[in-house]
Amino acid sequence: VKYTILKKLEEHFPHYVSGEAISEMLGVSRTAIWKHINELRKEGYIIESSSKKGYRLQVLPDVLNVHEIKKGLETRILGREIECFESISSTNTYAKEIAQKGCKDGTVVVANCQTQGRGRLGRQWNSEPGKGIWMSVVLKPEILPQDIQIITLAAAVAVVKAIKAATGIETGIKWPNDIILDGKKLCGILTEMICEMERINCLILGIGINVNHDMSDFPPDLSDKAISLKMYIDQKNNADKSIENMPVRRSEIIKNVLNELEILYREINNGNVTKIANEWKKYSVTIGSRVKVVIKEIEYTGTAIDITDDGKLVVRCDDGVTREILSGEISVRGILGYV
Ligand code: BTX
Repeated sequence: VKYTILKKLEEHFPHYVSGEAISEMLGVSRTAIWKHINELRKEGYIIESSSKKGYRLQVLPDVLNVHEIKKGLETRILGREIECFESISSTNTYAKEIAQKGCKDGTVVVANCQTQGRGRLGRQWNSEPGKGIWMSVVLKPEILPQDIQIITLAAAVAVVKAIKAATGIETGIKWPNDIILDGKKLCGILTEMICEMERINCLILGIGINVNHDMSDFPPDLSDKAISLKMYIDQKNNADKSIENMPVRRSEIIKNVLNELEILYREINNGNVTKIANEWKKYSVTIGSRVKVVIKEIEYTGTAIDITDDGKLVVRCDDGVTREILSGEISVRGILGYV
């Protein structure tokens, strides 16, 4: 009942819906409605009430819950099962636990806050409470363990498209797994797998996106490396103070990520990996750029010229040799402090 009331308020946003209309529609008393409204308020929805006009949503809020994410979700596999936590150690760690117990393909874990968010290679991922998207998707793709990189590429493409659809903001992908905005890191992707011999049993795709952070929400060591969508929107709107910035709705982006990712996931399962690589290239800020790579402790500089279908970066090095890089760190000139 609570979410049916919410749905009505959303349909009429920003106008009022009378208590009487809600009461008639749902067949519940005015007192019951009032109780549900108060519960919604506790969940973070800002609802105004007027004895004459009824109830109205003041803003379309950035509340993270299963109801918000599922609204408008067009998928058949991803996000059919969603678990949403107020706080968790790491969505990837939890997703791995439920994957081992046999959860469904496409199960999604989301949290408002992570106390031990993880990056790659044992690094930490800063997961400010209530500000970002900290989510993991359990996947069971029909690929070999050595081809796992294609999933990371697909996830990056899905995130770029999702952000564009929800906010109009264009981001770029730095090989293999960073989403970049204004030369800074907006999103990181951590792909982990549970393998059995030659076969992938399960894959955990962790996605962290900075959404409503102000600069002061990041620790000092990230202040010149990290950015959020809100920081970018605030910067753009600085010139025009008349624009009141609404929070970016995390549920909107999550839903778009799942919708986009499912399309790519189907392509992967059908063996159409070239399509993923081509999509990836469209959004790449790496290809065509000067890069620095370290291979077996030797540093090379060169120009990134392509990626292979299985996600290797092709670099024409300054010593004349063209090398394919499977994994690791690269620096791209103009991004994250590399000059
Ligand atoms: P990464 O190893 O590429 O990036 C980690 C590095 O990025 C850190 O060492 C730090 O310099 C920087 N960093 C840390 N936090 C942030 C942040 N919020 N914004 C920008 N830069 C940051 C990238 O690893 C993979 C991150 C995946 C995070 C998701 S969140 C949901 C899921 N659960 C979980 O524990 N991890 C994933």
